[in-house]
Amino acid sequence: MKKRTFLTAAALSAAALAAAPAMAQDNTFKIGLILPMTGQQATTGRQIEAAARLYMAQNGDTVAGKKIQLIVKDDTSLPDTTRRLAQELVVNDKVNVLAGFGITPSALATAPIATQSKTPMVVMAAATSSITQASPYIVRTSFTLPQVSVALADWAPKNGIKTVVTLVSDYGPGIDAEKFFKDRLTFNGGQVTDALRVPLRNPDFAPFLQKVRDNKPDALFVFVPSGAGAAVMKQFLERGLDKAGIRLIATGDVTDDDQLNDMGDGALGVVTSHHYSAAHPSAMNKKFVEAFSKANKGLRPNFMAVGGYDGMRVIYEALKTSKGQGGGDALLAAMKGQLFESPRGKIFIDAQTRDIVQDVYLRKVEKKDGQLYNVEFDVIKDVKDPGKAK
Ligand code: VNL
Repeated sequence: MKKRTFLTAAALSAAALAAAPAMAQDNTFKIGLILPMTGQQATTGRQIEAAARLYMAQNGDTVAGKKIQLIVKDDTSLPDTTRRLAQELVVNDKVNVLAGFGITPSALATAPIATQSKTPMVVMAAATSSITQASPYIVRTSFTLPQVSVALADWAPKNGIKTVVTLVSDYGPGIDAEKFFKDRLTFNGGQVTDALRVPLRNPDFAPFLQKVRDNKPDALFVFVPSGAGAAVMKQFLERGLDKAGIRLIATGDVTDDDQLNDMGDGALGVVTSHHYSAAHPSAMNKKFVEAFSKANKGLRPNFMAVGGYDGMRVIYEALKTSKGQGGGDALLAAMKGQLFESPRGKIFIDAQTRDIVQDVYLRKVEKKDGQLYNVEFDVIKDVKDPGKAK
């Protein structure tokens, strides 16, 4: 018997992946959007899908003579499922672009599929620094945790915060946030007195917050992924950490616009750093928030929605520039270097790193028209991912 008969399933699927793009030939342009639509990260999927649909409604569904088809798949944020769905989308549906990716493990699980099939992969949510290095076909429109954490570590010591306990979700983005916050705070003369990590799945914050209370730092710095912020806020207040004189500071994932308005007045005054606030005072953002809310029963867009909206812009413009010719490589080339105004402000896809360069804002939770918002009070312009500088 010949050796080829013993091709493993993996080798077979690699062959199928490599052959897939050559066969994609008709007048539709397919975007495979893989998101957590159910489970713990469902709000991320809901926000990104809504934003992608809004972009299409506003910009039409025909680009460079091709009909855009959005294929949404629910990976329930399980990376094995993400990988299987990506494989099916590339081999069976012959998608031209893979997009979405709610959490880091899902993005990392898909990276080899993007590479083997030469399919551009637009990461709209996941935010661990190293993701863009996992495949030369990855382009990111979300943010990175180092990018936003450093700004807060510069702000804190100038505002009476010298000792900090960090509390992060125990996986890629949390570890990035912990490291980059700590290094910069230490550089600035502050001190991280304890570094706590909570599990990503079904976290119980109570025992960790008790430790923070006993430690009595000037502030608690938190990163948890979108969707988990309200639980942290509730426990922080219930355990009386605010009354014990401990300030809460965080990345904007915690005061997430998807949940913020339901967190109650206990959230007032919390300072965070991030790249998007629904209260960002630009004409473009006002229009975006209004249109998004109108199309989604009053839902407020969060930073995930903006990552999805801008990701669609990157795909549409790349298709226009490459005129639908030249496959994944031409599309990827036309994604690199895009510079445009987003609802968050001006953004840039760095051609070298394929990562996003953007302004980072310091914000404080305030009440405006009876609703809670992250109100921007300072900005650091054109921030590259500090995670790439090493
Ligand atoms: C990630 C980072 C996910 C930040 C998030 O929410 C987030 C990630 C779902 O890289 O997994 O807010």
